[in-house]
Amino acid sequence: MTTTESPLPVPAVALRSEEEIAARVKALEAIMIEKGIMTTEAVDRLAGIYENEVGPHLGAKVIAKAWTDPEFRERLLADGTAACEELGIGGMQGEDMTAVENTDTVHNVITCTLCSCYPWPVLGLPPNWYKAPAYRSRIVREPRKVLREDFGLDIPESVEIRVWDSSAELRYFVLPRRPEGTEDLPEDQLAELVTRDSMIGVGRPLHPGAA
Ligand SMILES: [Co+2]
Repeated sequence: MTTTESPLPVPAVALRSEEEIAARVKALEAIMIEKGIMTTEAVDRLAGIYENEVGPHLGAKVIAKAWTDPEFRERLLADGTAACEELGIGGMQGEDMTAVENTDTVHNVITCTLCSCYPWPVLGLPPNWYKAPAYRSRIVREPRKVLREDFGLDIPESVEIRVWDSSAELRYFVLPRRPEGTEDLPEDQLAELVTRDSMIGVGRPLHPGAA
């Protein structure tokens, strides 16, 4: 690299279509394979991991453990990354994960206003709406309205809504409230009640019997 090169123009990332993004990913993949940085097998393996193996079912395990083990819950809230590692959950885009806890008085919701930062190890790949400019801008300005209109989630006025802006350095996920009537459920059945949306803060966990 020389210092005389003019900087590349800043692209309007937010305005790219899914097709453009897919084309650029293909181009990058081709270059990385050509340069010997990665092999096709490695790319396929990585894509497979994040499509099939890493997903919200891992986050659900973390949440269910926090619901049943108060000491784990403490550790999760103190250091999300370390607590997830106890369960063997971690990796790319999860270097610094922070769990924020819903209570009687506080409802948390996550976003990334800049792009689409998201804790992959516990939630998998972000849904398309999470990456959409509409969600990213509106959830900050009018969270109560967005939760109600876009997600059918009514948060009473008496409950404060906190919106957490994830970044490349810090990625949030929500520790939802344990559903009522689940006192007797074992951890693995509790995990089945934990939805991806409840860990983003745009939904609630399922009720027992609905899983
Ligand atoms: Co981002």
